[in-house]
Amino acid sequence: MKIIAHMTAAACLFVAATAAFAQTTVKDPWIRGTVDQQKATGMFAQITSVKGGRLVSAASPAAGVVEIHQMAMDGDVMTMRPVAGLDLPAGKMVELKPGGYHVMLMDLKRSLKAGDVVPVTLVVEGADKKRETLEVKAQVRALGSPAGEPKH
Ligand SMILES: [Cu+2]
Repeated sequence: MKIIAHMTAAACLFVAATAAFAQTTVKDPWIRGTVDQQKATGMFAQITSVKGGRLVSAASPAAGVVEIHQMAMDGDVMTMRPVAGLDLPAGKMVELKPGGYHVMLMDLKRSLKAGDVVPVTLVVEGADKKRETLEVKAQVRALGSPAGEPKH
C-alpha cells in the first residue's frame, strides 16, 4: 500500500511539472485546403491556456501575412474581420472553427493540398505579459470536407 501511495504522489508531481512547462496547448490544428490561385485560407484548432492568456499573433512560412480573424453575422451577411487578439480564459478550451475565430493565412506562397503539413507559429501572451511561442504543425484537409467536424 505504501509503495502505491508513493507512486501516485510521483505521478502527480510529474503532471504538475508538465503543465507548468506547456502553459498553452494546441489540439487538432488543421487548415482548409486551397485550390490553385486561391490566396487565403483559415487555420483552426482547439487552444487551452492553463493560466489564461491571449493569442496575439501568428506566422507561417506558407503565408506572407497571417492574422487572427473573427467571423460573425452582420445582418444576413457573414463577415470576417481581423482582431488584435483572442482571449484564452484560464483552463477553458477555446475553439477556432469555421464560422468563428480562425487564424487567417493570406498571401499564400503555394496552394495547400489535403495531407500537407504546414508549420504555424502561435504567440500567446500571459497575464504577466510573458510571451509563449507555440510551434504547431497543422494538417491540411480537403476543401470540401465537412467544416471541421472531428473524425470519430
Ligand atoms: Cu479570415
